Amino acid sequence: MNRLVIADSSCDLKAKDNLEIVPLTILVGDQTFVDDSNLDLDIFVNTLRRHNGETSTACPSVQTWNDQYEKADECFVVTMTSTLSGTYNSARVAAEMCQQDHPDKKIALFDTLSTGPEMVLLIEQIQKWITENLTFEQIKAAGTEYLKRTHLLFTLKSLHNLSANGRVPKIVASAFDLLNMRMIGVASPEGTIKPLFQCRGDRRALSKLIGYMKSEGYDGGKVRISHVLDPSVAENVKTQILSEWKNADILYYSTAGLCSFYAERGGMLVGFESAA
Ligand code: X90
Repeated sequence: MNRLVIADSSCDLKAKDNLEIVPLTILVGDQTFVDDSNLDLDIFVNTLRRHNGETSTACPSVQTWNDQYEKADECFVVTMTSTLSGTYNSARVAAEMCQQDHPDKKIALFDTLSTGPEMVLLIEQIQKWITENLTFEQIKAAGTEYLKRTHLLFTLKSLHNLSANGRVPKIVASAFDLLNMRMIGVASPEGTIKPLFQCRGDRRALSKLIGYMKSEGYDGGKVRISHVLDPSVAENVKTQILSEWKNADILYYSTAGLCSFYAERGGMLVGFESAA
């Protein structure tokens, strides 16, 4: 039996082993960037920086999901928040269509109500459960349970693209549109962007961030961090967490296209587990 984990490209991972990635697309003027392994992040980010006109993003088509579902008997599908993107919906429509053609195929859909590293936490768990030979039903139930104790926190230096594309209200964006300020926010339980505080300076942002993680029950669990072309901030978060929880499992890596576009230069996303 063939089992596959399938996620949209907002998780920031590349396809590997039993993980397949379905890309979103980013439109910059008349150029279309597909958020797959061929995307050159430096070129993409520089094109964005030079561009003054309109930009937008588009969720994966039903067909691209279906092409992945065709590959396996059991599919575990991890998507970004359905509240801010049509990605989950297109994955769901594809699943219904695919199951009409293949009634024996099993497809579990997880709407993470989040994105980036929080998706990664779930993806890694599913991969672990697959190696442990849990059944489809067990993985489906355990994944839903696990999402109750994963969280996403982020720091952003600009809300321009989120606001221009209607993913945060303009009024929120204008309140945070200050030079040298960072906004710290979380993925709300409803899968929207919830601003928490704004602050000046990386050091201050770091202590706010760790303080918030603790208040949400962080106690040395797994942490995954994606950053937009600024590994030093992610490294600082890692060092700070390790100074308190020396065995914490922490990894950081660069955002792919979609999250680079929305989190913008200097942005960082932190996914973490609270205590079981
Ligand atoms: O076109 C589309 O369907 C994609 C729309 C995506 C919109 C949101 C992307 C957010 C990326 C920004 C900070 C973290 C947000 C937390 C979400 C709950 C990253």
